[in-house]
Amino acid sequence: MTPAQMKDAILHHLVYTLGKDAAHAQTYDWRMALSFAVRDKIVDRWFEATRRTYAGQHKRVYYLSMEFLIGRLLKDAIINMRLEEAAIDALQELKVDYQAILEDEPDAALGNGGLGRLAACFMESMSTIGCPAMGYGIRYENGLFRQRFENGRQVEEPEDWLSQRHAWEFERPEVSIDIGFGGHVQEIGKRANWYPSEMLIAMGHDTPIIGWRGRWGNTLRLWEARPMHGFDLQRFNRGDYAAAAEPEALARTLSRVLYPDDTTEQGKELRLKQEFFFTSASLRDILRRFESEYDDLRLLPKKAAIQMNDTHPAIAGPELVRLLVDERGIDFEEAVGIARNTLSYTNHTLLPEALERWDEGLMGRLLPRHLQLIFRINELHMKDVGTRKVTAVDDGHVKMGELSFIMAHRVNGVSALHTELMKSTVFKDLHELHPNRIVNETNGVTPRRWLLSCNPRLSTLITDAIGDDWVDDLEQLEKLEPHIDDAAFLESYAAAKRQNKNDLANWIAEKLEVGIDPEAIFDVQIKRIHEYKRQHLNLLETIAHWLEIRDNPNQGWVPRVKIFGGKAAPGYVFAKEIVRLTNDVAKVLNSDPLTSRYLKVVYPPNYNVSLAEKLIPASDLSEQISTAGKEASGTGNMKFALNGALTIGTLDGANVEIREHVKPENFFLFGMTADEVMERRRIGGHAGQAIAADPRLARAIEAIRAGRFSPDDPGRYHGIVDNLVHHDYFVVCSDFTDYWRAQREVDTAFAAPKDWARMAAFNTARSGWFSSDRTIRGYMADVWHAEAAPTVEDAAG
Ligand code: 26W
Repeated sequence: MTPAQMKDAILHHLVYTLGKDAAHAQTYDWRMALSFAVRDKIVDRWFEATRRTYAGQHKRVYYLSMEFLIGRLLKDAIINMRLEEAAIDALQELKVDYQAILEDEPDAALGNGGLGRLAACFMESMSTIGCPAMGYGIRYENGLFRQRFENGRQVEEPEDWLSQRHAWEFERPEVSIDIGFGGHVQEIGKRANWYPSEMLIAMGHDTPIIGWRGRWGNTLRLWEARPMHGFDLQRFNRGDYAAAAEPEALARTLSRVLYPDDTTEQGKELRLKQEFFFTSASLRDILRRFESEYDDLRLLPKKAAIQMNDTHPAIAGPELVRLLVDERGIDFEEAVGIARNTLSYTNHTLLPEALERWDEGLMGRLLPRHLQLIFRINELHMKDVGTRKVTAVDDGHVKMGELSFIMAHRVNGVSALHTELMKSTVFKDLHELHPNRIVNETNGVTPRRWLLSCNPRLSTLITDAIGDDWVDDLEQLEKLEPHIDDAAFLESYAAAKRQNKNDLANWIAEKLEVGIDPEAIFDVQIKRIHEYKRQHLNLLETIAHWLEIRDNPNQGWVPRVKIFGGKAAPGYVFAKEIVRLTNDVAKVLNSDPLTSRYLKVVYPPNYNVSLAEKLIPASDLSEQISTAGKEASGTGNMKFALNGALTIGTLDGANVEIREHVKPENFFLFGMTADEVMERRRIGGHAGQAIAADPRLARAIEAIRAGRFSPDDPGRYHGIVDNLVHHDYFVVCSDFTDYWRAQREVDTAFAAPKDWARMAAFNTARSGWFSSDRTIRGYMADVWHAEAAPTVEDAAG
């Protein structure tokens, strides 16, 4: 597409789709016009991919996830369709600021964190590979809340991303599926009829997910909840306006908002209704499509692979059995076999509080037939394995992890360490009963968004050195290794990072009115706030460092900027305290004339996908400091390494594999291993011992306890201090001394810019394995047994 053609397409949509003439167009109008111009180029390829899937009778992958943390879509579409040049030139001619248009798009924040973002990376990689697939989820009217700070405290505001027109979705009124809840069951012989007492409609909205070079396009189908019966005119005419609107309001609550918890299951009825709503609609849609092509349901496992993204869609097991037995007359045991060979389950966390267990009473009331089937599935499994020691129903709760395991032919963890811990802890008994069911698929990230798009300076440097095949064959980055010995290359590498840091410093100055020095180490910890991720360990080191600088201000300290980003779940009090303390520490340190040129703290609010795309390319140090054994994988760690930030981290999750790939000498390791942590916890008073042994730690804790960062409310952080001194379940104190040691090694290393640049470039060169393309190919081979389809020729851009 030439710039001229792009310009015409933009102007066409501005006038005929937006109904605006150029003279009166706002940024929003230009963004929409450009979006539609790009979308037009995508739709043809999307349709062609669908046509080929049907024609080739290819097996389809169905990715069921309560979350898709997509972020912005316009730039992703432009980059994958190779239209950036045409877009920039066309807009230049139209005197419209390209960056302003890109920044105007709201993030589709339909997820909490790692799990949701992984789903989005997977969708893009499946399209890039040409794997016929569909993503299924919920079209939340409100995504993850917007975070703003009020006197340092987190305040949540609704994220109504759909208040503006969404250019990247197509409404599908013809894809409307009735969903029931409650009511009663009437058993007839081998099957049953379920008579729900409450009904509503799931209506589909399709978003095309285009891959690199536009070679393939898959669909993300998000369900919106709509009332069976709209507005109640009788009631309205009787003047009972609120009641008239009630059915509508009630139905819409199901897709109104995303639950903002990412580690604690609340056991709320609405959450279970959301899980069943999207899972049932998706399975019905999948069976409708299957039956439009094939008439033997025993073929289902050959033509469909359904992935359950954690236990949130775990009701898929009983629901698929119900659809096969009650609606299609298949024998129960055969139905369980067909379902198991079609379903697979990914576990993303070992945290006990995150493992879903639904109250039997609630399940029985909401989904009476499913509870019956869960009992039968559980009984059948116990009969098959000849023991009753493992059960999916226990002390009045349905355990969704066990149910997912029993109903899946493959179960996977998301990093090598995590998968081993699944086998030795939460799924120990089931692993012994089914030794070949658990496989590992270490996570990955898409290099299109997380390198090519967010870091054009480094991408251009790489492409100039080794060509651009790396974009969809990321392990080609290894070809950079010889270049790392070339001083000129290394200089350009360091210069790219430096310019990214300058840009970020300007943005932080403008948005937060804090001046930071691009010469300093940009030390970044961005992720959800959680005790196991140990943002408070980072804070303790920051405070100890500050106190040390105050002691000897002229000791030639290596300047450092601590950058934090992350949301706390609204109900998670401890996490909200950490947010507040971080802001209070920032206030004191940044205004300390003695130390602020050596140490600053910044905490931009509302961390999301777009902010990550801004921060990661400008980072020198990646904080991956979770308690070993707690972070299933991490994916931010991969994005940082790819963009040349060195990791300071524990042997946890995928840090272990990152360190193996980038080599131990290019990684700042510290802390106890998962086994050592379990050991340490057995020692009573382990925190007190650590504090007694390290005066720096003691002093930092004392500073917090004494109200040094809350002079107007000295007791403000007694909760955090008490927890640290008397509980410290996440062994923050016991890992502190080694963390301090590692941080000082970082200072020393950073003071040698050439060596640092070498280590950074080596991280980039050796991070290719962490592409989500490699991960998806693993799922296709080990879990889905699916092949890529012949893709469409490249988009010529
Ligand atoms: C029921 C509430 C709830 C909601 C979400 C519990 C648990 C979750 C997710 C599983 C939490 C999550 O996002 N886990 C993260 O998944 C990433 C992708 O695999 C991993 O890289 C992270 O280590 C893991 O914490």
